[in-house]
This record gives sequence, structure tokens and C-alpha cells, in this order.
Amino acid sequence: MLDNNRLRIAMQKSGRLSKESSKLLKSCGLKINLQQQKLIAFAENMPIDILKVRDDDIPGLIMEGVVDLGIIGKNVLEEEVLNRLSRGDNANYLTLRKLNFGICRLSIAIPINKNYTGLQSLQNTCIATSYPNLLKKYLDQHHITFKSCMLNGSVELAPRLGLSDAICDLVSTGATLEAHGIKEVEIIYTSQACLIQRYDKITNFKQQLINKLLTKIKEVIKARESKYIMLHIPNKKLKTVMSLLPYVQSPTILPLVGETKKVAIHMVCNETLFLEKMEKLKLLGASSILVLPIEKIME
Ligand code: PRT
Ligand code: ZN
Repeated sequence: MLDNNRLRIAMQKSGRLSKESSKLLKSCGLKINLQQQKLIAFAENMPIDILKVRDDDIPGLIMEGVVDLGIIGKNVLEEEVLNRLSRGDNANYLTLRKLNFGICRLSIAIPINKNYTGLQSLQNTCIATSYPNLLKKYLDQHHITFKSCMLNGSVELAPRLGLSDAICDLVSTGATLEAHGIKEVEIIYTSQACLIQRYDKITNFKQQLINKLLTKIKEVIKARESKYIMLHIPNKKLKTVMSLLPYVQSPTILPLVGETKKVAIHMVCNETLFLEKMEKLKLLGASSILVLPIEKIME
């Protein structure tokens, strides 16, 4: 029997979310050996147990209150919510935060040689999918009548096998669809991994531990999105450059040895926002631009 005083976290055992999930937990300071084939791993330095399961089981474990936290793709979570609601079962959970990995979309796709003029083209078709509930919710909202055919894997083969007219499957790069002569025509759901908590009340001790973990996760995610940026800029352009930079906290401005016309700026920036300004910065004379990773941002 597992110790009820230890926080239980469910994550995918092996698959697309497992590497990032264990990376996230480790970067929060958990000392844990997740490499082993064991289904339960015990953190050495915190009262936390990790349950490694199939991703499809995680929503149910949360909703039944068997585990306290779960790391799961929103697509699997929402499909299970719809499934449980249709059976009249409880589908309660709390979303703590999005985790910025496992990013994908659930899309309807059809053979490349088929004509598509909008959702009406799907009227009275048969669509193969592992996500019948999400598909039905979307097409019902758009008043499209269709038949779904449930497949747990290799969904992209269904049209070629004559099993369906279209498919509804997860897409990230689009390479799989292309390799099977299928084109994406409608995005019906966008997804990423998220951290969820069981809905019913838990002990203060566990809640405090969750709050601590959440703070660490926030720091880790913020650090991943941010970069330490250094660049040189002509003195004359300093004011304009400062108004452009998407810095988090006030940048540091430093003199350069043997250089009177330029200064160095050091700052922490959101990488995406910084890259958007790159062209303008270069036109203003920015040079020696260095972008460095940050391990953690502690506030
Ligand atoms: O064994 P278990 O049940 O735990 O795993 P699983 O096989 O059901 O899931 P897994 O590991 O394949 O995916 C876990 C989760 O990763 C999904 O539920 C999504 O939340 C997320 N994710 C992100 C993806 C993808 N990207 C993805 N591209 N899941 C699946 N795919 C598949 C897709 O089904 C298709 O076959 O990858 C192919 C398409 O990829 P592209 O890059 O060619 O478009
Ligand atoms: Zn699965």
C-alpha cells in the first residue's frame, strides 16, 4: 500500500510526453530515478511518488482521486472528460498550468486528391479517429452529420484501406500526413501538455507541496522561454534601442574597453520577442549579439 502522506504524480511511462515530463520534474529539484522499468518511483529528497502509466489512464486516475497531480496532453484529457460525461461519471479536475511541451493539433484530414470546399464536404462521410468525442463535439457544433470509425493507432492508413473517407488525428509537423498522401483541412482542437490536480480536497501538507512545485515549475518554464542577451549598440541609438527591447527587468549598460562610440547592453528577454526585433536592432547598428540559455530565474 502506498503512503497516503506522499504526493502522487502520474506521468506517461513511455511516449511523447515522458522525456519532457521527467525533465520538468527533475529540474524542479526532485531526486528520482525514472530510468528504471518500475511503474512507481520514489523521490529521495521529497515526499513524492511518481506513477508511470499509459497517458490514457491519467485523467481517470485524477478524476477518481487516486493520484494528486498528473501531466497529460489536453487532447487526451478533454476526450476523457467528454467520454465520462456521456456516461454520467464525474469528470472533475483542476488545471494548474500549461507546460509548453507536447504541442500539437487535432485535425481533420482527407486524401490529397479529394476536393474540399469547407466543412460541408464532410457531410455524411465516415471519419476514422482515436478521438471520437472531440470530433463529434466539433462537428455537432457545425451541424455536420458523419459516422466515426474508432482506431487506436495508424489512423492515417484508414482512407487507403477503404475504411474511411477522412481521418481526424494529431498533427505536429504534418510530415506523417504528407507521407500518407493526406492533407489537413480543419484544425478542431489545439493541445499541449498540462499539469492537472485532483478536484477533491487534499491535506494542507500536500497542498503546500503542490504550491512549492508550481512555483518551481513557473521558474523553470520562464527560464526556458527567456535568454540572457548581450549586444553592442552605438551610443547615439541607445534611447531608440531601449524603447524596442522586450526586457523583463532593467538591462545593464556597460562601457567597452577602447570603444567610445558603443556600449554593451546585457539583459534577460523572452527569446521569441527578442528575435522579432532582431532586424530593427541590426538596422540601428547592433553588433556582437550573444544569446545565452538560462538555467533558472528565481524571484
Ligand atoms: O502508450 P501511451 O498510451 O502512453 O501513448 P500514446 O501512444 O497514446 O501517445 P503518444 O506517446 O504517441 O503521445 C502522447 C501525447 O503527445 C499525445 O496525446 C499528444 O498530447 C502529444 N503529441 C504531440 C503527439 C504528437 N505531438 C504527435 N505528433 N501525439 C501523437 N503524435 C503523432 C500523431 O498521432 C501522428 O501519428 O505523431 C504523428 C504526427 O506527427 P507529425 O510530426 O508527422 O505531424
Ligand atoms: Zn495513449
